[in-house]
Amino acid sequence: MSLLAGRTGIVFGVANKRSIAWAIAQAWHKAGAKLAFTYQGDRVKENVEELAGTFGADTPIFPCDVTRDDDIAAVFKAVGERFGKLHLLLHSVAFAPKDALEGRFVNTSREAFRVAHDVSAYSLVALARAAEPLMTEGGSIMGMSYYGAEKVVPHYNVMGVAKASLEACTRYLAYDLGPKRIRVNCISAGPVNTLAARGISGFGEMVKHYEEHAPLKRNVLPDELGATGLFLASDGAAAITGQVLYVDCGYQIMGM
Ligand code: 0WE
Repeated sequence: MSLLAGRTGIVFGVANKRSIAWAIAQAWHKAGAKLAFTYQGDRVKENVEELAGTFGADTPIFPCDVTRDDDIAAVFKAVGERFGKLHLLLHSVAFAPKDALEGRFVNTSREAFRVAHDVSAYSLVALARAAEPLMTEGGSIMGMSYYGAEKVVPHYNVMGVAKASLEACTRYLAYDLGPKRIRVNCISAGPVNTLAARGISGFGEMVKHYEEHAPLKRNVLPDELGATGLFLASDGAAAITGQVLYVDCGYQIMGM
């Protein structure tokens, strides 16, 4: 059952043990992949050190602000030196200024729009470009999206627009990188109680709404996102690229 034996990967977006990125990293690790992690800011450095350390004391960890080209260059230089080649990349990174997720979308400032798209969408392009030269045996790149990319979810606002961009970036990257046998996909997850969800007013009601309306009458579990991340990383998904996979207990199919 070592689906990812001999594979190497890098994971962007672990903040703590509840992070979706951590659930997917654990699934990749259990399947035999050798992983490196990045973290953003000193706030989460200790958490990531502790979590990554459970995969072995020699698990590489690098600081990386995905809006900084020099950070990205340094990370991939170090990963190249450490692993030689790369097969897997997880992008589980998003940010919009808090006030942009509260008021009316029509009031989104130019700066909030720019930041949301830089952190949450352009970064996938920058990371894919940096990973490409290391993915000499083909690879699997995946990002995390949300339903607010395609339908209006009140208050998701500019993040919905940025996720729509992320999904479109996924398709264009899949086209460019396909000839190198590098696949690029998104997982569109139902709501998960992570650090990113904390403090979002009405999040509890959203979780309840999914429980009542999704065909499976429940919410997605982090381990289930891990299992989908493992599938997309594996040869079982060798013919799947440019796609958005809904891992949302079926919520997305509903019209009412
Ligand atoms: O993509 C997300 C949230 C990402 C996110 C979260 C925050 C909170 C703290 C991006 N930027 C920030 N900025 C902050 O200052 N989700 C899918 C979770 C989420 O967030 C919502 C949702 C859902 C679902 C915001 C409003 C409405 C629904």
